[in-house]
Amino acid sequence: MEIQLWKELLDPYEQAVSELLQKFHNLKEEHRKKNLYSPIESVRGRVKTVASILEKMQRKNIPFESLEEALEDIAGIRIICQFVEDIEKVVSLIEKRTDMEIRNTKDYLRNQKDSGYRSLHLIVWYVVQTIDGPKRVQVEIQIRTMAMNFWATTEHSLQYKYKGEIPAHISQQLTRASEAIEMLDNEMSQVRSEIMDAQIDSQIETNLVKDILRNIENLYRLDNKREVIKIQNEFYRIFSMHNLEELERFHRQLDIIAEGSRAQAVDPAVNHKNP
Ligand code: 0O2
Repeated sequence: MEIQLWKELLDPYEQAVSELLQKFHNLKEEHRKKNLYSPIESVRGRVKTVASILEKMQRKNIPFESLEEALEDIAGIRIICQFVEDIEKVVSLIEKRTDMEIRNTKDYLRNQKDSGYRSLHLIVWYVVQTIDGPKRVQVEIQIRTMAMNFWATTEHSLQYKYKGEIPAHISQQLTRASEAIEMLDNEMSQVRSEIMDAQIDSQIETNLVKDILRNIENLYRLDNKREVIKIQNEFYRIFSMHNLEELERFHRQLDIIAEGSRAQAVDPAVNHKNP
């Protein structure tokens, strides 16, 4: 038997996980920059440890030669959503992409596992570019809510502690906890639109404040400093009103002032043309 080169085998999977983490992070950022609600709350990723791969190979009787075909989760990405409804939205985002191809879907939301495990798994093909050329690898993308993730993480630790033989009374508690998680997710769905609106407003406010402060700083460099301090004080007054419309109005006005100030800095004659 030849020596098994684990590092060589796992390197493309490390690359896939690192690239996909960045790509899903970018998707979240794109929503934020456009003041849109992001169905992605957070993303994590990992490459399965050699110990875990060996355990699965032995349990499922998988020979080394067919390891990459048979083990779909050597590379794993976990996308955490706030609400159950977001899971389908994440699937749609993935379906639209040309850099991942969905090979298989395991719907443990509709078909919950006996353990009480709930999650949606997509097995996707993803191509990494290596010095030997492109290599297509499988990646398992687990999509679940924060509540489902809380349950799965806890249960996973217990599986590890009891080596897969969780005592019956703990199993029953886990089943009840899983039912409670499902109810919690359903309850949260009822207030989803309220929470989404609140988060979008908070995002809009964050972006407005960032823009306003940038404009104030630029004006301070160019304009009458005393006037700019007055503008800053006005901003603090409006901010303390907690009124998004007022903040937007102030932002628009400041934009006009900043535009005029920039034009004057570039061409001092502007002031004479437009007194
Ligand atoms: P890790 O540490 O996450 O890598 P299986 O035979 O169940 O091991 P299969 O059939 O290849 O795996 O795929 P499946 O059922 O979709 O499970 C793959 C992964 O889903 C698991 O990886 C877990 O992360 C998660 N998972 C599946 N079932 C359960 C469950 O009952 N409880 C929890 N907490 N997680 C589950 P690994 O290999 O178990 O581990």
